[in-house]
Amino acid sequence: MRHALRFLLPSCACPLRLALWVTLCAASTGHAQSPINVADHTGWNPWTTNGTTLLTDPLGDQQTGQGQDDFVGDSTYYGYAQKAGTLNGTDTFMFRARFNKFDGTNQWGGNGGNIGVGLDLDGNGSIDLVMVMVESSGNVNNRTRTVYFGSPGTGANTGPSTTTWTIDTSGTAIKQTLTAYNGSNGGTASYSLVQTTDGSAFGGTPDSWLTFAVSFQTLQDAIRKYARDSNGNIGVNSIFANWTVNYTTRISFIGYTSTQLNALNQDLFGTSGNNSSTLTWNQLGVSTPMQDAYGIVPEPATYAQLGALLLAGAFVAYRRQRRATSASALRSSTGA
Ligand SMILES: [Ca+2]
Ligand SMILES: [Ca+2]
Ligand SMILES: [Ca+2]
Repeated sequence: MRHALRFLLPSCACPLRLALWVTLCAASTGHAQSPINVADHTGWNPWTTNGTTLLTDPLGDQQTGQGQDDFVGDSTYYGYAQKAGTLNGTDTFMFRARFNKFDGTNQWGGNGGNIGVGLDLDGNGSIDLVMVMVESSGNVNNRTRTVYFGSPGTGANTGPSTTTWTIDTSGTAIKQTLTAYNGSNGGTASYSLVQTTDGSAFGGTPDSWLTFAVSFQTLQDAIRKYARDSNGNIGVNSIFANWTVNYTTRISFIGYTSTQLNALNQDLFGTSGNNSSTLTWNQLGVSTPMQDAYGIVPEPATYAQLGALLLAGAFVAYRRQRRATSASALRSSTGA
């Protein structure tokens, strides 16, 4: 979009033109399909409840005693964020969560763990697909990380007490094996665990940022295979059978951590406790709005504003042209 708007680049000191350029750049921020990197500390779009209010999570509310898996976040330090772009040339989603305890770059969960997201693809409040990043257990130097997917059960899937799922880790599972960041492979790494660099220290202890990536293609394959629609169908009979994932695909998310692959038993992001609440995700205020791959909630007003600004830009250009023509005509008539 910026490329198309280059005609508005301030080549002169015209304040209006400069203001237009700045405004349009702001309006298009985050929409460039530029390279992304798990080591990026800028350009993240924090999860919100409504497009503007940050989702937050309390310290110390995870249920199994492992601070490494305890989401933290407040109005100053976002808790969960996402971005999208090209990673090693492939269109990719990246997710980042902040946790209370940093124990070194090799060890996230106490002894391995799961960070998952529930996806509501059709915006009706029910989780249609579950995606989970699994860190293997054992020696911290030999751990592997893999993104797996699973189908929700046949229940309502609209809240903690009505949502079940089964993650597919079989030999034919759709998955993405992650490459850990080692400090110098940012161009290809798809997982990182680092101490936060923005000054957060919840509970007076170092916090971590866990970042993981999944390609559009992998997510699309998973949706087509595993997502359950509102008629209860999965796969070829589902409304998601031909679903496509691109930068404008809108999805609502919930986030959680768990020591169990097929359950939510640690921290439900965005609320205190409530891992088995009978309230819905919406009632608990833990689900994001339907947002694009960048994590931005498209605002119709932005486009109306953009249209008005383009019109204003065209008017300025027209006036300048008129002034130039008049001056030229005046020079001709006076023989200048
Ligand atoms: Ca927490
Ligand atoms: Ca901390
Ligand atoms: Ca749904």
